[in-house]
Amino acid sequence: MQEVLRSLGLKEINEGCSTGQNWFSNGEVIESFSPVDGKLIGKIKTATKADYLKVVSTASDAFKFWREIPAPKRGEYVRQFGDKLRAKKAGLGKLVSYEMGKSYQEGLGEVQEMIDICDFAVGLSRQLYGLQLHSERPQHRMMEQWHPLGIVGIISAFNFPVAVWAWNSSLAWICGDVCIWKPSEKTPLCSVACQNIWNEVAKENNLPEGISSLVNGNYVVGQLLTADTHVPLISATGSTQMGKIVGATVAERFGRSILELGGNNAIIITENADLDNTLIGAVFGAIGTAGQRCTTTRRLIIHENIYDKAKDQLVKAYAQLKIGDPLNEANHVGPLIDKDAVKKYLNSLESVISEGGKIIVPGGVLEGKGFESGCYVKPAIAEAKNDMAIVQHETFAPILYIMKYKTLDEAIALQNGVPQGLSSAIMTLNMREAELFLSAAGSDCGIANVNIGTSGAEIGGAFGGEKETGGGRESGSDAWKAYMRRQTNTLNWGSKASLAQGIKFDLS
Ligand code: UN1
Repeated sequence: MQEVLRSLGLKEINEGCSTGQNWFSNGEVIESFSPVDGKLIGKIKTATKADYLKVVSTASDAFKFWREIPAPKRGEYVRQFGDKLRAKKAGLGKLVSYEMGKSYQEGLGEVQEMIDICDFAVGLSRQLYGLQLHSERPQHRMMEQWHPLGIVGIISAFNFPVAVWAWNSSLAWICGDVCIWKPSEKTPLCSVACQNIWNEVAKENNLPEGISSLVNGNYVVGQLLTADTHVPLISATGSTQMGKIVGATVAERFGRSILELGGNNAIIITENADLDNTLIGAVFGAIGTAGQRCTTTRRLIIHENIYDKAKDQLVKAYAQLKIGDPLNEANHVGPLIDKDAVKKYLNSLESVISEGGKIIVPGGVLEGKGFESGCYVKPAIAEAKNDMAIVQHETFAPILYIMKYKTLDEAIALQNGVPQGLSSAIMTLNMREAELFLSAAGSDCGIANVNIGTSGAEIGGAFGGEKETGGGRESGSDAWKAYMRRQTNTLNWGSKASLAQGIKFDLS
């Protein structure tokens, strides 16, 4: 791992703030321990308020430069950034896996998402289309154009320590915005590694400081960013609890926010499902990233006629799961992020029982050789009712709730009957069932899939969800519009001044 850390420019003690080539930080030091083996990976100095103010003023200056660069040229820098990610994919994927605890395959997948969104952004840099409209007045022309917003504040969570930043930053860059990234305190080294990669691009192209900045620290730094009127857009990923505070703070100052918060995702398994296919999507959805994705499958809503068979297959599949070092590719499930997360997992299992749920695959914390970090837990399955308080709540751990249904309308009502609205899926080979699920009377989520699990969304689509998930959209499709401001222009090229709505106004 030492070799990997060195190749990504990480040291024993790292500065936590950067505007480019400049690194500084005068706040307290935080330590990053790996949930894989409990060892200290490195230390990071955090930002003080003065450090933060320095970052914002550098970013404000950089914006004046960056907004003048033609968008396709900005795309060219993003292309170079993507190429560097390709070259460093294995190392960065390994660091993601070691610092966050997800499997190496998933760590690589995360870096692949960064590469993909860079490619997407490069193409988009030539497609920031506005509209040409017909004016109601003669010899007038109307159009809409899109301008950059300014500084985009990106607050990211530990579970996707690099990809979610890239979804936001690569789009923001080509749109002409500059970024300030406040990463999770639980995965700070990943952020330093990413900033180092951007800094190489900036140095090689003689770009000024401040196009991409990093501020490490706790929620206090997050509050500085969200309350700052110099930052017109905040894109925040994390818990619903955090999003409520961020959303209110940003709205109070008339800023914009993209909120990507909790999920409580379900798969409906109908009588007409291909069960083998279903199993892969459901099990990966439930235990991938040890249940710590906002898109994790938390509920299975199964038709009563196939309930026992599907339950049986699930229990068998769970018995085969290998838990252990995520860098060992033979393992399916790695650790939770920290002991706090383990506590929450155990409390949730207790609540399942006290609220009347029935555990069918028991959980528990693993101990002994290989599990010294104390963060490894067994994925659990419980039969539960949808309206139980614990089922309505997102526990960031591998606990799967299963329940029965009779009619598809009832299943859809169960699927929608939670406060969150991120991802959803139906497993069926019946076209009418699939189309009903995708219709306006179907899933109320931002993502609705057929014969695919709830997690593992591709970057080409807009990513985000409704209700307590926050309503924001990131990544593909036309999500870029949130990173720009729209301007409507009306231009008179004739020799007469004429007013709209036929108003007569004569000065002679
Ligand atoms: C998240 O969990 O915050 O769909 C993001 C997925 C990933 C992104 C998840 N592409 O699972």
